[in-house]
Amino acid sequence: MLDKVIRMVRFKRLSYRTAFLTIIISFFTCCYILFQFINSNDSIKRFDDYYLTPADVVDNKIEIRIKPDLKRKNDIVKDATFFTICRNSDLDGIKNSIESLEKNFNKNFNYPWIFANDEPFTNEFKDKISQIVSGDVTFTVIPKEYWDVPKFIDQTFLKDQLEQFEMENVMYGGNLSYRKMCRFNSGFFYKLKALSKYNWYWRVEPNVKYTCELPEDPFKIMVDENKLYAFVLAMTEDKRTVRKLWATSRNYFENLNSWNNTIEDGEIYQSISNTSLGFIEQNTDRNELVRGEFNYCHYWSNFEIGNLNFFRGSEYDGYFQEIDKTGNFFYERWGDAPVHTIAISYLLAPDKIKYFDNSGYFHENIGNCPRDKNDYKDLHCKCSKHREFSWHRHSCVPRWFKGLKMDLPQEIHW
Ligand SMILES: Nc1nc2c(ncn2[C@@H]2O[C@H](COP(=O)(O)OP(=O)(O)O)[C@@H](O)[C@H]2O)c(=O)[nH]1
Ligand SMILES: [Mg+2]
Repeated sequence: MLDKVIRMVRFKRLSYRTAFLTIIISFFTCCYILFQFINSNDSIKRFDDYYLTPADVVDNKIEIRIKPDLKRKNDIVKDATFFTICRNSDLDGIKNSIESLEKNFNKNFNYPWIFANDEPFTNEFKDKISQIVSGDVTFTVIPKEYWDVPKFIDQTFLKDQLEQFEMENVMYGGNLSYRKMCRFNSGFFYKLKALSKYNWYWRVEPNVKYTCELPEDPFKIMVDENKLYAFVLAMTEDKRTVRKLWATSRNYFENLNSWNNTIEDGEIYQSISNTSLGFIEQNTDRNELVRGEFNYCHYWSNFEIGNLNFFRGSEYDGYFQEIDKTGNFFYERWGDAPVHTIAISYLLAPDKIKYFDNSGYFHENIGNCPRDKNDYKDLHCKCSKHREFSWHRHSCVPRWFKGLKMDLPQEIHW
C-alpha cells in the first residue's frame, strides 16, 4: 500500500514538471508565431546602418527600409528613384505629394524613394512615410560639407546682403537656409551616397499634386527616347536673385576648350548646334535669338527628371565648383533652377530635353492641365483648366518651343 502511494506522488511530481515545461514551451512558441505574424504584416525590414561612408564625410547616416515581397514589373528602369529633400516639419506636405503620385503612377511601378534632410529624420517621419510609399525607401542625412556655409564666405557681407534682399522684398531674400538648399540642389545632391547606385532621379517636393493618371512610365520614356533632362513648367526668374549668374556662367562655359563661338554679343543668330541656348538667349519681345541676352527663363526645378551622370560629369560639376567660388549662392540668392537651366542650355542639344505635357502636375497653384477634353477625360484628370500655366503669357514653355524650333502641340497656335 505504502509502495503504491509513493509511486503515485512520484508520478504526479513528474506530471507537474511536464505540464510546467509544456506551458513554457507553448508560451515561447506563441510569442514567436505572434512576432512572425506582426512582421509579415508590416513587411518592412529595417536596417539602421552606417554604410558606404566615404572617407571625406562623417555623418551621412543612411537608413534603408526594404519591402522584401515586392514583385516589380520587368520593364521598369532599374537605376531610377524618386528624390525628395525636405524637413521633418514638411511631413504633411510631402505625404500629400506622395499620395497623389502613388495613386496616379507609382502604385503600378513601385519605384524606390530617397529622402534627404540636413538633420536626422524623426522616427515619426520615417514610419509614416514608409507606410505610404509602395517601393523601398531610403532616409539620409546630408553631410555638413554639402550644406553648411563654407569658410570662404564673408559673414559680415552675407549678413548685410540678407538684410538688403529682405528690404527689397525678394522672395526668401533674408532666408539663409533657403540659400543652403539651393546650393545643395545645384552642386551636391548627385554626390549623395544614398543616390550612388542610381542614374535617374525624379524630384518631388512637398505640396505638389499629380492630378492626372500617368499611364506611361516617364523614366522609361527618358531612356527609350535617349533624353537626359525633363521638365513640365518653365518661367522667368526674379532678376534680383541672379544679378551675376549669367556673366559668371558664360565666362565658364565659353572658356571651355570645346566652345568656339564667334558670334558677337547683341547679334541675332541661328541656334548653335549641340546647345539649347535658344531657350534662354531668346529676346522676350521679338522672339529672336540675341547673342548674350539672358531672358531669365528657367526650367522650374520642383519637378525634374534628370540623368545623374550628366550632373556628375566634369562639365556640369566643374561648372558648379567654379561658380560656387564667387560666394553668390549666398551673397545673391542663386536658385538651383537657373543654375541647372544655364548648364543644360550650354551642354545639351534640344533633342536631349523632354517636355512632359498633359502631366497634370501642380506646384501649389501653378501647373499643367490637359487642354484637350478627351485627354482630360481619358487620363481621369482633376485639375482646373483655369490654372493651366504652360501656355500662359508669363510661361516660358512657348519660348522653349519657338527658341529650340520644336513643333508646337497640335491645338496650340502661337
Ligand atoms: N531639409 C531641408 N529641406 C529644405 C529646406 N528648405 C527648403 N527645403 C526643401 O527644398 C525644396 C524647395 O523648398 P520650397 O520651400 O518648396 O521652395 P520653393 O518651391 O522655391 O518655394 C522643398 O523640397 C523643401 O522641402 C531646409 O532648410 N532643409
Ligand atoms: Mg516648393
